[in-house]
Amino acid sequence: MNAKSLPMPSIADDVEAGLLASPKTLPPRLFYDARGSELFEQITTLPEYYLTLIERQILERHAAEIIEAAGPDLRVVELGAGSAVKTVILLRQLARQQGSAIFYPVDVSSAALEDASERLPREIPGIELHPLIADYTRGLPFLQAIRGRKLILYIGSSIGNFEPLEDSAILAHIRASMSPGDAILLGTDMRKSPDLLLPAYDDSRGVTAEFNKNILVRINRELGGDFNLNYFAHRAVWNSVLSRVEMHLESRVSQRVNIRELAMSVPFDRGETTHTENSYKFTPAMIGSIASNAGLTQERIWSDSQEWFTVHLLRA
Ligand code: AVJ
Repeated sequence: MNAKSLPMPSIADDVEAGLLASPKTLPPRLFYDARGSELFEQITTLPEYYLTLIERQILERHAAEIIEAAGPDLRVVELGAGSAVKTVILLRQLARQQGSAIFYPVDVSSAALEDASERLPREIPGIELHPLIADYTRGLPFLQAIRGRKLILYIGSSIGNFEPLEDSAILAHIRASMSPGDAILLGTDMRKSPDLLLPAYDDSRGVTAEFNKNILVRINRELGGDFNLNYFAHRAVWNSVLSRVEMHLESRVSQRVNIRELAMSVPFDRGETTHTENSYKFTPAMIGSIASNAGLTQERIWSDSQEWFTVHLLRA
């Protein structure tokens, strides 16, 4: 793979700041090393994790309409592309409708981009690929250099990892590099009963638990930590006031964990939790205000019949 790469915050800074904070936190971008990206792909195939399946159905059902609505002469950019499995649906339709597919996948995980770069040319012959390893949350000035009209995919409810005000800031940063007529296709998971939400983040096979604990595995390997995975438990909690599912790692015992490369010895109380992720669940009104705060117009909405998930076309 011939990927370009932009500088990213180091795992050392993230871990040091997060474990000194009170309550302790670790940012969800740390999930996505090679193993974490693989575990996330597994999560997307779990029966409890309805998000991927339903979003794929929406994209399949409406692909022609989505490409048509986005406009002619499209270049597709994807923020947090991962291995871009669902994106194939839109890229295929694009090749069919406009004769070619030009694709710029952006992700923090080089492993996921490798996988995409290997698979996509086989699935869509003639595709033109420009992978970029980067954290897109502070904007992507390279977007301005792309010729033609851009459709920027921000799907999979990735935006749900951030606070609503951060969402507006991220979209405003992206918008600053968009030209008039460019659009964002935003996929968001909707608010629903915790009886449906919680199993999606605490599956019966324990894949999500392993995904959550992979942050500790990564600290052990990359920073010389001595986390014992048996002394931490995966927790998923529905926070109704803030409309989000939270993931935490709960210390089962009172313990100290050493992290050699940070010269840290971190105390954990029994029952103390380290907050690793928020997955916001949206209402149409939340999405409307996030978009308008970012100066984007909500042009179209596609959804499944139960309105569990929605896909929005936001125009610059
Ligand atoms: C990739 C951020 C959309 O929040 O649902 C899956 C990540 N975390 N299971 C989500 C995730 C736990 C996922 N996103």
